[in-house]
Amino acid sequence: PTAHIGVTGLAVMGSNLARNFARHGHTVAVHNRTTARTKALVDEHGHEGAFVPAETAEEFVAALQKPRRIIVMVKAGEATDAVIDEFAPLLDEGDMIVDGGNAHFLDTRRREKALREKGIHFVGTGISGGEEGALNGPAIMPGGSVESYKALGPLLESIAAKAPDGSPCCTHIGPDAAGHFVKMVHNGIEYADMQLIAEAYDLLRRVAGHSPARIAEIFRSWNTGRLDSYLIEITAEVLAHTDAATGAPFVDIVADEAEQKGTGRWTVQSALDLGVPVSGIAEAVFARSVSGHRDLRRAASALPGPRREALSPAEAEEFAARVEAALYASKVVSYAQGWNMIGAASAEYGWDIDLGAVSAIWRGGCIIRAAFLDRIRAAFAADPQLPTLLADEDFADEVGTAQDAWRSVVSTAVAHGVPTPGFSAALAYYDALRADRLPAALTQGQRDFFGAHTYRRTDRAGSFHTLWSGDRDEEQTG
Ligand code: 2AM
Repeated sequence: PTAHIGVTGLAVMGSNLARNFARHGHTVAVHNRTTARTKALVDEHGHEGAFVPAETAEEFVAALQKPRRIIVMVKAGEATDAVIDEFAPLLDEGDMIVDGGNAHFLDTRRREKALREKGIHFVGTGISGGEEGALNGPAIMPGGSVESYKALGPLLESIAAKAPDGSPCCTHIGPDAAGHFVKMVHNGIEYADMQLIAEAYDLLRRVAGHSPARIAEIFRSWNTGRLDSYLIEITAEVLAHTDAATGAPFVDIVADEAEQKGTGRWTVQSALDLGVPVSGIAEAVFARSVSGHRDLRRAASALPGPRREALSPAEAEEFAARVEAALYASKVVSYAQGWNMIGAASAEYGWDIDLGAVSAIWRGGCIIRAAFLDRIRAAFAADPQLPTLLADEDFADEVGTAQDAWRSVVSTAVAHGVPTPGFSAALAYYDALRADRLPAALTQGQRDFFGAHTYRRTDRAGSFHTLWSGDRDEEQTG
């Protein structure tokens, strides 16, 4: 056998990944359920490197050097289980099945456990960067055993994106499903980033009265500062684009109903289970679903809103700077929440994830790649036990400086009737965390009143219950 690695599932992501390996000098066995795809890949791109096309699973496995490394790039869900069931009986102890799809991390846990019992390494691996990234360098987030990473790491690192400092955007995230979990949160953060950018655009358009072309320029200027990122860059491109058929700004001819494939929803569902507030991501997922409820929007379209004039040109200029601050502060909060979620899962599942390493590998290749991620890496380098990004001195300073602008943008949005659930939720979270006292004390009182759920006191240890329906004496219950 000659192949260093194999890829099965040769739709665009799988084909591009196989080509990426071949272009980096690895011999790649390629296989697909429908053999026409395998043939097409080798016909079109065979000259890019060494491919070993295989028609059957047996041929594919026989082409691989041991320990065998098989990357599965099929549709997440039943197809993944079907492929595992097909290949597992053909493999030997120590071989590796790498699932590069967007699997739910609980499926990955189940599959890893089942294959581990057969002596096979199952490596759930997050791969971010879309089709382009798969070909030219994605961010790669492998889970699975430390042993499997020894055999896979060098190959994966060779095809991964490189961060600005030259280091590969690939690291062993942690055991079993740690890689797929972290990829899921990456996508959740991506939802939040996109929502915050959308809110900034909406404010610049509807409150400041700027045209899409002018807003594109504003985003371009933001992209030279602390917001420098792939998403801000493509936002400017999309806003500057004109529809060829009508000559209208492209954003004005696109139906305003956002779709989703589900990783954002998974992030929020998992956050609820872990008890971690990720309000930024949740608002982003809900904002997409609000946009998609055409029936509700039509039914409510006659409801009154505030009567407000757009800002004067001078006010509009100043407003743009405040929106930048609000966007930045909200982004810091949403990343703080995302990192808390990764930390909570790491503790819950015993993954021991290096939180700084996660930010380091997101500096390149993936959709949320940004200069900003190097700041998060630095914050965890300074304090690996950092409880929240908001406690990092530099981030705290910046958010503190931004807060006046942030508050004024949220109040202006409310006054003008422009929804900013992302900015508002982020600000509410910031104010909740820094509050000396929260009204949760009252909530506890209510719970004790109607359900005898007991409460703790600020001045004494133990749990207490007040006899609400009797003489209102207090008894200690624990
Ligand atoms: P196909 O070309 O034979 O349809 C994306 O759909 C990729 O997943 C394709 O390569 C597709 O193979 C593969 N795929 C989908 N369902 C599959 C299954 N049950 N078994 C094997 N491959 C599957």
